[in-house]
Amino acid sequence: MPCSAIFRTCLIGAVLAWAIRAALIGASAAELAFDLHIERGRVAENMSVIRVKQGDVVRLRWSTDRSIILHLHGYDIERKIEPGSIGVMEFTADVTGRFPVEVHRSSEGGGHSHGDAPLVRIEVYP
Ligand SMILES: [Cu+2]
Repeated sequence: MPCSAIFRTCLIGAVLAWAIRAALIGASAAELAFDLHIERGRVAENMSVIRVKQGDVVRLRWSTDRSIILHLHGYDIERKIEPGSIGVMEFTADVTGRFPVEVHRSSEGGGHSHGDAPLVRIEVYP
């Protein structure tokens, strides 16, 4: 077989493998939205753990009864949420693991301090 034919066969193989993988990921990944309401610094019990799959596009829509700063660790997204409006965190869950959403104390001095327990845990499964 001439060299170019082998090369072409490999190229087609690589493109096919890529297309199949893209189709598989595309089939299993989902776009998920979660509405989370914070009242007195807490969310409803059944929303304290959010489970998603790797590759999912996750949208967290926060509302709150008082001004609060949230920090999704790992993905490192920080949002200030104000009463009367929805604060959105959106990310593609490309890293597996458990990631806490912590309440930040006021950002005075640019410090990084948390309360006792995370507000919500995001669990990303392979
Ligand atoms: Cu933090």
